[in-house]
Amino acid sequence: MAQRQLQLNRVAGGAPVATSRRSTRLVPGRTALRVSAVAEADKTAAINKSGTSSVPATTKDIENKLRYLFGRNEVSTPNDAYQGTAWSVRERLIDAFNKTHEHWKKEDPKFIYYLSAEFLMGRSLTNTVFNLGLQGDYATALKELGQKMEQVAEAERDAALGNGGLGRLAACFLDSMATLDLPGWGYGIRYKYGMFKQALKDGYQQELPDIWLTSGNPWEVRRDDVRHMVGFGGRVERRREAGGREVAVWTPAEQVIAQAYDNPIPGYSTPTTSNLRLWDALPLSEFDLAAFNAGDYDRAMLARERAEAISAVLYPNDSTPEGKELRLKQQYFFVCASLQDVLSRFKATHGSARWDLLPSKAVFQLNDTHPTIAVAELMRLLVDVEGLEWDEAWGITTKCLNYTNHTVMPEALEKWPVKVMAKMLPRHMEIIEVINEGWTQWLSAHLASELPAPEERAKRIAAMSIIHENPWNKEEMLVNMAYLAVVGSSAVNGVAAIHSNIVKDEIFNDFYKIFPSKFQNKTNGVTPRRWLAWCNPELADLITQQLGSDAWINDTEQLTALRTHASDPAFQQRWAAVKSAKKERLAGLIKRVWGEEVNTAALFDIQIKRIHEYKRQYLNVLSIIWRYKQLKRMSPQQRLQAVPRVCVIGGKAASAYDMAKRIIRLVTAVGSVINADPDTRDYLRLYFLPDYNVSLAETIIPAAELSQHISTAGTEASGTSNMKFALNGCLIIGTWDGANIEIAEETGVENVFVFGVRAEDINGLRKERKNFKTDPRWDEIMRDIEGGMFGDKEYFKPLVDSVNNMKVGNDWFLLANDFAAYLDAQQQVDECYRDQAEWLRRSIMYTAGSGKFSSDRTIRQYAEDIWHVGPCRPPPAAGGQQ
Ligand code: 26V
Repeated sequence: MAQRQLQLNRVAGGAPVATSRRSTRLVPGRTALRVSAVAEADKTAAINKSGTSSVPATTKDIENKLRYLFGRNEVSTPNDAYQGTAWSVRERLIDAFNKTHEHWKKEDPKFIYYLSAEFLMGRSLTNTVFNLGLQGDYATALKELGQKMEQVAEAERDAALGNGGLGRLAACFLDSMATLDLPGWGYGIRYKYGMFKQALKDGYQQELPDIWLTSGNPWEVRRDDVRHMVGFGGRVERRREAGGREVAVWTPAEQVIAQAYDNPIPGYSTPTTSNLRLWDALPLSEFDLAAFNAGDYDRAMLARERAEAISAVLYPNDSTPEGKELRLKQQYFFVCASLQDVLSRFKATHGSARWDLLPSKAVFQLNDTHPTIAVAELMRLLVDVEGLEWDEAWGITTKCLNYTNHTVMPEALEKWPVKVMAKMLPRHMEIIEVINEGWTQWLSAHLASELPAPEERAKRIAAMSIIHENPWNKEEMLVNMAYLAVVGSSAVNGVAAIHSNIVKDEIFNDFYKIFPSKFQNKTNGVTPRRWLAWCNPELADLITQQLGSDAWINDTEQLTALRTHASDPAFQQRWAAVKSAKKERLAGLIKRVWGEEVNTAALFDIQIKRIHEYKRQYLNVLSIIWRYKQLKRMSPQQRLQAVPRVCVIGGKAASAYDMAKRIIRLVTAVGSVINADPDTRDYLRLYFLPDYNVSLAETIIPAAELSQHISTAGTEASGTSNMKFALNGCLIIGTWDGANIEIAEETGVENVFVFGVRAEDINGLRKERKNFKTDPRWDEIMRDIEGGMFGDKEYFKPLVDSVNNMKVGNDWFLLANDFAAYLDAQQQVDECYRDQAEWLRRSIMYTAGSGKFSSDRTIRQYAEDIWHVGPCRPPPAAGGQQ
């Protein structure tokens, strides 16, 4: 038994730790056993309700899948085992999916549709097996086939259909919606190529295509019966109907098919399995046969290529506004298909005469401005296709739509040139013009008493108009998609308290003054399943033992009870043992990537996120350089007193973001100097881990002791990795920004290393930056980089210049202002780490304070305050699903 216990505890990764053995003694929580008492779960899974063992059947099923789908007779590699297992698990998943959807069809509840251009799902096998409660069954079956679940799981490629936080948030939300039994689907694009793979070549970032679908995708079901036509371009004509009503008739110049792929989303500890429906773009006909017969092969293939291009690649840009037409095409493509899909189901149930019921049956959440064309598309479908009057359609549209803003960067608010929109979507451009006319007229009347002077009023109206001049090019008119979203929605929300205040007081202040109740806050959250229970089963196990049940997995507020144990030396010891095991695992990864051993007794200091100037990885590197210089100056004797650190930085730079790429090169250049220096290498290392993605995060986060969230105050809308680190007992060094603030409030601000200027001071400080006297340590480091201490001095010059105060506007993200405070905070980190009891106490306090940051809480708040949707749970499946 003990041996099996040990083996099973390895399932989701990492070496087994002594603590996990105890789990057999546990009292089961209110949910079926998942993480802890794994042997117990093994037993329940292995013996099905009829009393027979299901393991032999599972083993056989895995073998059969491999045999008949792949023509392979033997499970000889983890990849074989992955394919066999995944295709076998898929069937259980589809059963749960079908049952849920039968139930939902019968009950006809109000549905949430989460429209998002990005879903960063990561791997599915572990999550599916654990969420469905099948881990015991499959782990044992794999063992019998000579495989380990952990290695098998690693054979899966990430589904990386997103850039970063926004896309991963959408994935966490799907998990929570299903877990909370909320009828809800995600809608997006099935990109053929997801987020690029990042490689390092001589320390520089290289982008390689993410070819993730080559060996098939067991987690999707192609729905050949679910297809919609999506048109582009062409012209709009007016026709008079028999009753005298004038209708607009849009004849697109180009049409493509949106082909549905369903990706079942299993909830945890519930039979509910919801759906992420992704659209693939196909040509109307396979190819132009006439052209082919005429020998014009290129032309014959053209339509195909044009169609397929729409769902070919994810735009990897979250740094420079991407005004490419293809991106607008992608946005319209998935929005048009999704809305048609929802409306056709609504019609099938409620007919075409009761559109007034639509808001009580469907609510759409716009994930940033990317799906905002939905405002015009829903109007088009209701007015042009279904024949509703404009005002009725507008009432329905604004009741159905809600918008979440995810960034404060003004340049990130999408604006499309009227010319581009009119050419690609001529009918939508007309509709937006009519919406804007109505809006500005309403505004004019509304503002009459507040701004009686016509010029003043006109100025305000111009500032709030959905269509406005391009401030950089007066010839060009733009459609402001964020304003369209605000005007077309019932609710607008930011993603952390500070960010929602910026949304209200700055970005959309004029709108807020008119519609204060429209604006809300919904602080982000992360799923505790993936981000603690499955990625760190050893810690999850320990928590379950301490709390006496695993009920915290879907009620994270229960983690608060850990506070009373934070100073208990015995508990701290076990807590530390888990962290050490996870550090060993990360050390193994560093060894595989860089070929170097690291000291696992060192403080593991991590910064992983998209590379961006506002996230200030550069500031982190500057402090590492300073640490290095300090160590160099010490005698060997003095060095013995230093707190050793292993610093890890990971993240992708948008392909066109030159400065971010230079930052990566600086990290690798500084790393190669530091890591090779015999004087200091026992005390300081710096590694850049390439190709940061969801799976890498699942390995890194449990091993982290300190994580860095050091954006310039007021620039990071929320951040979500801060929540994942905190949940895993990792201390935070951070600015008073985004969700750091709320994490500090929950954890105890005295437990967080907070430093730096405050958001409200930023504007003033930016103006004064040219007179700011930089710290002498800063000046010294700048001279070192400029002088070539890390080589490549020409390449690093723009980096040095970017934070130089000689030019107004430089050092926009105020690195120099925060530098000294940051070094002080780092000093405090060292002091705290010397006192391991205090460090461990804090570490426990972080996990204990993480209850608020479950995406279950976030989703409950959306459901109650914005969506007005309640749970609808299917009956339990025969054979054990709760
Ligand atoms: C986009 C752009 C585009 C143009 C210029 C600058 C810029 C800066 C950032 C972005 C990202 C936009 C959307 C996004 O990913 N936001 C992230 O959403 C997360 C989930 O709400 C949140 O935790 C992150 O703080 C936020 O950056």
